[in-house]
Amino acid sequence: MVFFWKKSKEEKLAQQGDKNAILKLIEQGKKEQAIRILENFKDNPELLPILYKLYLEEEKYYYAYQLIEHYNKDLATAKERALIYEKVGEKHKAVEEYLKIGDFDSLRSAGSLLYQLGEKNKALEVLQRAMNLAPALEREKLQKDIQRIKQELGLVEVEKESFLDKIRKGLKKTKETIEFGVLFRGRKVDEELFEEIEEKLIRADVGAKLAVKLTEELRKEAIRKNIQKSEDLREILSNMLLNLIKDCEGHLKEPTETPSVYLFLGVNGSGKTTTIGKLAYKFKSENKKVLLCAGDTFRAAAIEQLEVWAQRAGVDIVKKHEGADPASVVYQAMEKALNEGYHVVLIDTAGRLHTKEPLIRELRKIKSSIQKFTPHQPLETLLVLDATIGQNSISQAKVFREAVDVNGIILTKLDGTSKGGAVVPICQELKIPIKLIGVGEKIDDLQPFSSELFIKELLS
Ligand SMILES: Nc1nc2c(ncn2[C@@H]2O[C@H](COP(=O)(O)OP(=O)(O)OP(=O)(O)O)[C@@H](O)[C@H]2O)c(=O)[nH]1
Ligand SMILES: [Mg+2]
Repeated sequence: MVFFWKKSKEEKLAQQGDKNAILKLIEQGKKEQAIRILENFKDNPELLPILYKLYLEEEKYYYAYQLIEHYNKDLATAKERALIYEKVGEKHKAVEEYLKIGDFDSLRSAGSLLYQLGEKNKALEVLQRAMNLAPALEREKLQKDIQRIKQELGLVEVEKESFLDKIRKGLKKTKETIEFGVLFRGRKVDEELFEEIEEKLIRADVGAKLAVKLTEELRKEAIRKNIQKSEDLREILSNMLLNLIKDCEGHLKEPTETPSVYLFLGVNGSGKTTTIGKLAYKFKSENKKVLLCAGDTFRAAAIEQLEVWAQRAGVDIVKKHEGADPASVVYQAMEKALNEGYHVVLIDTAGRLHTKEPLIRELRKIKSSIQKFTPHQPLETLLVLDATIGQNSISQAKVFREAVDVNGIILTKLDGTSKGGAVVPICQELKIPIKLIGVGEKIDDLQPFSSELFIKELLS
């Protein structure tokens, strides 16, 4: 009985703002109750610090933030202030506090906040200062962060695969399946060998007719030159193949006029959007101002996918909602490009082949949207073909060619197919220069097409 009387008396005192009584409540673990009482005495300079400490202990950062912002900044130590600002999302203020403290942990926190804020140069500078104070155990991780930011800022070269490595990667599957290399190593030149060569050419998707013709010519040459070793056949075949494709080696035109427009065509899934992303990155690394245009309005996902690439490459994008008229998106992009001085405009389109006539109409309309602004553009109309379907891409290509003039082919996914030999019939039938090849899904997996290296690698 006495106990209860005593308790309520103490609580009463606490309610009236008696410091000792409040501290007792806290001691007894009744922190929530103490907080409720203290909130009525925020103007009391003796009680305010107690409330502040309780907020901090209970991780009520937003309330603690209110106190230091509106009552007394000095309630908090610099470290606490930084933590509170960080917790409530006042990142700039947190950085300021961390920098004032200046020890290793604080500098590292400031660096990481600056990075989150997109201020990479400043983040780098602060993290380098942190490095000078870093304990041995922390150095390795911090060094990695610093290196990453340097790479993102283009201050160090990311180790790049060489041009040849890329072609090698692109032809890896074809080579693994065909293994031309084995044929041309120490084999006797006989009918069996020719049959194998023919069969391998067919498997590489050079096409049956062409494979038979090539092997026939090879036989004749072997007799004419009295060739005994299979090694010597390699060069002959190599020259024959090179003759068939060397006129198809094209080079992507560099942007000249501002803006220079690159229009991308191709069936669903051929790799248009991915290729646009890779090219945007290439142009951006050459300090060009790049604009993407989401002219594939057929699916919402297509627009989102292009947006992701825009972010990755760090370039701008013009888009409208799903189902919008593609030509109107192009119109808007062209207007923006002209007004704001974009060097390069890369236009994505939808490629639904089953609706041939509408597709053709749509592409022509897009082209006329471009030409309303710049009559002799697009600089490049590029047909994106999927190498994994090999020769089947030829008939697709013909439909697009019917719609608009195509002046270059980009052959994607060479890395994912054993049909690398299809380059030969594609070139023979379409007579459109191959300007680039896609050899993977990474942002830098796009390469110029070199006919000589291609054949050399194919037969090696
Ligand atoms: N391995 C490999 N995959 C690629 C390459 N280029 C594109 N891809 C992949 O192919 C798939 C289709 O590529 P997209 O860029 O979406 O093709 P798209 O032509 O825009 O397709 P739609 O938007 O559906 O018309 C994606 O999964 C890409 O990652 C390449 O060079 N190599
Ligand atoms: Mg796409």
